[in-house]
Amino acid sequence: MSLFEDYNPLKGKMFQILKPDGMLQPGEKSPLNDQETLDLYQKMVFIRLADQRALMLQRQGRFGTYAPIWGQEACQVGSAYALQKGDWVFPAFREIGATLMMGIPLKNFYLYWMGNEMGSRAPEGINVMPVSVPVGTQTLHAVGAAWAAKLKGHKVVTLVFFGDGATSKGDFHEAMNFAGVFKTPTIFFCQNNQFAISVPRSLQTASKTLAQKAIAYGFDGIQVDGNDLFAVFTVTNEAVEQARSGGGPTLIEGVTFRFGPHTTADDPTKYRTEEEIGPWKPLDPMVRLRLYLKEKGLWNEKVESRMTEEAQKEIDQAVKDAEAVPMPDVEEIFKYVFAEMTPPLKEQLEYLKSTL
Ligand SMILES: Cc1ncc(C[n+]2csc(CCOP(=O)(O)OP(=O)(O)O)c2C)c(N)n1
Repeated sequence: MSLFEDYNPLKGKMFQILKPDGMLQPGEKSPLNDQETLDLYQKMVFIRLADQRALMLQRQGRFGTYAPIWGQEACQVGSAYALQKGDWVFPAFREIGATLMMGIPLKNFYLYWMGNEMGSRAPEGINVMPVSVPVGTQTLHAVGAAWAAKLKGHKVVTLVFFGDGATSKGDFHEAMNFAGVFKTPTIFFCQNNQFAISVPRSLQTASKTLAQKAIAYGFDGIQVDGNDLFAVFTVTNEAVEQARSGGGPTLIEGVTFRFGPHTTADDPTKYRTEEEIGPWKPLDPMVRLRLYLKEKGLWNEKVESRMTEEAQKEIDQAVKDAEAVPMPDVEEIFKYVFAEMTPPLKEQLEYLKSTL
């Protein structure tokens, strides 16, 4: 029986390999060798620190706003690792992990949140689309790109990230429907982090799982422990292989938790209690991976310090490099909407200039 049959969402089972205590589920083995596991753990250390720095920079007024990943590292690192050269990532707005995994320089990522659109320009050969702030619209882009690739005969897959809240958007359902009909090579990765700003998962949908929404559209869906790097990699890898070989799309629901605020613009203590957060703390994706590596003799405090030190140095440099890039002129906000600025845009530009 295939993984997707075995874990059909209607069976109510969530796929997990690495338990929170760092041990493997009976009968399961790690899909990654020791070196790969250590390398991906190091990536997660880097991403968590780069994320914390972003939050600090926003608090210091050096970023406009920021949507932290904190807690969702395994979802993004595990899934992006399953891609190959030529594949594409379509992020929402919380995807520092997937973005860096694909090779976007941290400097570029920081530049975007500093308000410089140049940060959205991916270097040649790095297939990451710009941040999508409108919730869920990127699902359509990912399906369109996958369909184009299919028509051209390119063996490319697209991986699109979105949250539990996005599954209530029409865009998501249109994208899922189209992907199912045209069997596009698209992986829909829903990071169910339990909240859409202040709206809890229980009020988002009456469906038992988000993964089961795939059934209505005629393709595979699977619920996976989103805090388990091994399980996330395994299901994404399977979905990628299926998509690449013409088997069509998959919906993956990564069950995870957002430890931080939605963005720097909200205060989560207003809508969730310590009692709600408590049970998630021991499920932190990095804690279990550390326990696993420690058991194998691959992790100790010294290893952690070395990784942290190396990461902080690289992050310091990225901040310096991003802040050294001159800010574009305000005119650029209006200049490129159309080939020529329309009268209302000219008026808006003049108004903005008069307020500065
Ligand atoms: C079309 C649209 N409607 C509303 C918003 C405001 N908004 C920004 S994020 C968000 C919630 C998104 O929740 P979810 O999809 O679960 O993703 P998460 O933030 O949890 O990663 C909302 C309503 C928006 N950006 N775009």
